[in-house]
Amino acid sequence: MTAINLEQHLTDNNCDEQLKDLIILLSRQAPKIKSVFAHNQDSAGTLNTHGDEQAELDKVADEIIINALRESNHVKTIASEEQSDIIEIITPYEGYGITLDPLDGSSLISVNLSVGTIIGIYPNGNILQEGKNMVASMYILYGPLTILVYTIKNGVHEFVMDENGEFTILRENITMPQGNIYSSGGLKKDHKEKHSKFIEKLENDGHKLRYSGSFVADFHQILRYGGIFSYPSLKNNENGKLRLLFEANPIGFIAKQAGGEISTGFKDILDIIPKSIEDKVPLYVGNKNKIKNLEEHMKKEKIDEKDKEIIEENHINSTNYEVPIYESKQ
Ligand code: P6P
Repeated sequence: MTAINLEQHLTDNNCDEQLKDLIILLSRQAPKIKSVFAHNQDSAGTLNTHGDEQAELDKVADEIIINALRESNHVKTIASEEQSDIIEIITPYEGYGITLDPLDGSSLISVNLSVGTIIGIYPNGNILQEGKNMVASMYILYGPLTILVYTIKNGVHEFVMDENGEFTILRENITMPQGNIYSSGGLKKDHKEKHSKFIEKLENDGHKLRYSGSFVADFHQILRYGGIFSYPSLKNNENGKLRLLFEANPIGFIAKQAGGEISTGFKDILDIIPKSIEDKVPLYVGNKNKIKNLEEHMKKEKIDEKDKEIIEENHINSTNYEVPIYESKQ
């Protein structure tokens, strides 16, 4: 029996025709992006709006996907990590809003590690709304295999690309097991005491560190094997490093559809109303029980010295004090 391809799977799951066309169109950019890996390995010598150095590949992948979306007639707005402003497209009808990280972890290509494309799809062309309002989310992971993971709120499904650029089913209805791996981003010296103590607990409970520097690759391991990924609030960077729109929301949407959770350490990230496309957020994503344990830990653990100053200065009720995201303490 021939393996079901992505288009058939979307049809079998009663996916809206426009949305199906859009997901298929996005999947067709994967072989084009993969084909340029070998010859675009240098830095572009420019910075993106987040101040990150752009690899040539970031710009090439960005251009490939945005050009395809412009021709699709299904897209009203595009926010890309590699673009400074939201791209507005005149469409004959409403059209979707797209958030795009064209090549997350691109600096790893020159050392042949896995990198990914992360895409969030919003209704009514509005990408500045809570992540929980997405209609679909997907990522493409360029590793030993090129795989595509998607959800249209019908569970989480994984496909593998063949030599013709066709995606066929690999795993259906993926659920996140308990697992015993963890990832922890940022420098240890910049970790706040609460986070360090949480990591210590994980290690004492037998969790093994798995961290590649590519969020998509590290998350995919958590999706399949369980565990928890973190890029926390740091002493020198209140909101951590990862972007709310381009990384946290689309990955968190998939995590939840697989029975997992995503949290700032205090609240569900998919409930956050973005203030701008630049927003960053402290991030923990993984197995539901581990996220629950984390949030209990963060609420009861004694507060960091710096937080204590803030509480005293502002007479905040310390029992439910939450690290303010979007407001730097500096
Ligand atoms: P660090 C890649 O630049 C990225 O945005 C994520 O893919 C990854 O999880 C993180 O940053 C790695 O950051 O500080 O370990 O280099």
